[in-house]
Amino acid sequence: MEELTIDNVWPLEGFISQKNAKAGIKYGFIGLGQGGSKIADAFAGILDKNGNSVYKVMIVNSNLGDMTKIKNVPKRYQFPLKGYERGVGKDPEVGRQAFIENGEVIFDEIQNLMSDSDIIFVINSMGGGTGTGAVNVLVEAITEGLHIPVSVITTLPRPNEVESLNAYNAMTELVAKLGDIRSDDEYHEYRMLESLVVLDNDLIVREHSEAPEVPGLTWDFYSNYKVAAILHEWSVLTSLESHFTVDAADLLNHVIRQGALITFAKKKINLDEVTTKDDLVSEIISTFKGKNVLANGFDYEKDMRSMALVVVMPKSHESRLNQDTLEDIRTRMFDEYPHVNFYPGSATSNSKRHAIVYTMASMGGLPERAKNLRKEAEELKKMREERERNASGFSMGEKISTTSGSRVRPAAPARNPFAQSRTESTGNDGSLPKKNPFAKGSSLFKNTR
Ligand SMILES: Nc1nc2c(ncn2[C@@H]2O[C@H](COP(=O)(O)OP(=O)(O)OP(=O)(O)O)[C@@H](O)[C@H]2O)c(=O)[nH]1
Ligand SMILES: [Mg+2]
Repeated sequence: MEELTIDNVWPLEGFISQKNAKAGIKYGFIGLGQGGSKIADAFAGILDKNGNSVYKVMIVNSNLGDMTKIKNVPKRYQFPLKGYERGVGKDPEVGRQAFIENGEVIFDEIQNLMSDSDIIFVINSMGGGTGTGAVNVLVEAITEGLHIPVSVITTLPRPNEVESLNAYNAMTELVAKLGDIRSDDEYHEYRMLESLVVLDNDLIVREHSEAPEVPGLTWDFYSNYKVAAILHEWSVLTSLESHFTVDAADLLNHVIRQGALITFAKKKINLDEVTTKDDLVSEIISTFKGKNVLANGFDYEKDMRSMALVVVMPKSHESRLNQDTLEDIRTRMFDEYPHVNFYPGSATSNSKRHAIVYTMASMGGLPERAKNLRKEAEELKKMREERERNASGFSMGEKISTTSGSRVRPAAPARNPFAQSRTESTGNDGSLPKKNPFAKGSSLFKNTR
């Protein structure tokens, strides 16, 4: 079977193209700013067997130049922020204003394109002006105006005074929406923001430079394909036939729409190496504790609320994951995390040797990097102020007075070197005469010796 990829670069797992496999969740994606648009473009690069985009995707950006690198989002779904074509200079207030001024047309297009979505992901990169300024406005607009559940995929910048501060301020506003439950005129409750997926660019850059997962990719594309692939693989997992399923409704209601942060983990287990039932259960359970490549430093004990776990077993080994094994997994999870709502499931694939374990957890707390963002922004500011105070500066001391009269420049009549009535030779083309200030006869640096 032909291997499916995103952009012929990022391989998707084989079960994606299995018979009857399809996207079980209707996601919509809206990318804001340059980073947000590039991530959205990775989602738009996920194609079905006929070569059409599986998901509905649009992008919004101030800088049209940044849009020329977009490969997959159709032109008609690329929206410029009119009046702000030259960018917003990393100022989120200007970004917010730019979005508000252009919001009417964009909102209508979202309504036309995405009304039947199960959930809309608003995507941005924190740090700049456009995406950082627009994200909170758009989340509110969709939740209040379209009544479609909204989640956000965002990235945290590498530590940088301006970007860390911008990110902190926008994150504060965004995170508050996770706990903001309102009710409409008919007393139906809804949440301003259903969930948040955080990519820590600092972690991603470091891990990518140590051991690139896919050769020939820069860290930004690596991170974008990574998050696109994992969300798509989950969407397909919910559609696969099996005896124990985590279906789309389970995943949406119990993990994705919990007003929490979502974390992902994925692990391959070589079944030739893991032979006993106990070892297999241990390997499966430990998946989420391993490193999460998008962000790290979660407090599972304190913060985990619910978790979906799906094991994709090769057909030839299917019997190794039966109802008993699944109950063992349940029991072990309960012993360790009694307060966590746990949704285990399985599916089968045509793989020969490897089981793949996927976990998606909803967390009532942020990854470490986000928790420390305020401190980081403050420290970066302090460091700059300290450096400015201690900088060697431009003072070279007072001028030293000279006594020799012969070196004093004689008083000369004031003249404008740009005036048209100059005596120096004039250019034939009527342009201002060119003159070398060091030439003999020049009055600018007259050698008085
Ligand atoms: N993970 C990831 N981060 C990115 C990507 N592109 C840019 N970023 C990061 O996103 C942050 C914000 O930059 P942009 O997305 O260019 O900002 P913007 O929203 O366009 O805002 P302005 O350019 O100020 O108008 C920076 O820290 C970038 O390093 C990407 O493709 N993936
Ligand atoms: Mg930009």
